[in-house]
Amino acid sequence: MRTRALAQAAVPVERERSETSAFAADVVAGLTATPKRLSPKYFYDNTGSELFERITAQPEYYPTRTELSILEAHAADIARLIPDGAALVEFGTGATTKARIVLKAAPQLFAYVPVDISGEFLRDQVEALRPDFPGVAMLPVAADFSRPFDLPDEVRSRPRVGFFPGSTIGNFEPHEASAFLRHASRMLGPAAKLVVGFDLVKDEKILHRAYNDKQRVTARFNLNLLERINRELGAKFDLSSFEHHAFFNRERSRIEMHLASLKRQKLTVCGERIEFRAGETIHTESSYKYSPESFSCLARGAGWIPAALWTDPNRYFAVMALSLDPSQARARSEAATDPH
Ligand code: AVJ
Repeated sequence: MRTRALAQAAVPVERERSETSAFAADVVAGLTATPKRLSPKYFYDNTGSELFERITAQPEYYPTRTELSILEAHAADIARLIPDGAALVEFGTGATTKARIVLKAAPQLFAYVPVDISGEFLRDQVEALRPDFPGVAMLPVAADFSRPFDLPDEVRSRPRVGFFPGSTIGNFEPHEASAFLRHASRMLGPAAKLVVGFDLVKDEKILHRAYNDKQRVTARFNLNLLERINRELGAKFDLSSFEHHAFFNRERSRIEMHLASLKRQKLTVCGERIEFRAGETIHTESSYKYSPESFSCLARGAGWIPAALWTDPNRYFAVMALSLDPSQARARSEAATDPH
């Protein structure tokens, strides 16, 4: 174990260097594009991961709390989908609060494989988890899960169950979400299951409030992206000349977050000249809202079969179990006749 940990310690340095240049390349490409855009995956440096955790504690931000209540209520149902000796592969982990619920309910698990782009945050989370689940192999992978990555050798011969909570899938454009679901099925193998959380379409006012909290934590989370570019790429964004915008785009069924320039301005980022018109925005995030039907369609299109659907009494959020094997998708009709 110890030798292995040491052997792995050499890897992150190389990885971090290549992640930094990927970040620089994406930032330059996004800021020179029309309209300007940045990928939401870059929100999650250490500060951003912490700010996101604070968002989840805001009274207006219902998704995390609601999903946790769904997972608590249906932990036993989820555990039943997990074969003996399986590995639970979590995509885009962040905090491990949700995984804890599954780990507790499914002692038959052999390993937990959290995959996250924020390596440092991930290491801290796993260290905190280890003593509580001594029987489960903890195999964190620091990687960008939206691109193909290697699973640890230890789980190659194991049945694998994917876990993708948090409506992170809502950050993808629908065609990217479909590509992700296909890539997940290849990675998880022929008998795989995938448990995925997504946010539901609802009253626009509730959606609007969730992304415009009174404490302005979401605004700081959004602006941290510019701070990160300043910190890591030596740019000189003046944060007081940008404003957080978040609104529901009904036609596309998504919350959009933008950073709007309050004035005309120019600056240099990685040697590239970037100009802003007054009012011009950088599109920093889309958060798609689905219905159970629209999400089922997306999943089927990517080769998965909806096997179960769980929601909260308000129908704010949904957790769906997907299966690749038609004979195991017995709960198909259950999904259509959800008791809520
Ligand atoms: C982590 C993608 C689920 O879309 O609600 C929260 C991120 N952005 N507030 C979301 C987020 C602004 C969040 N996800």
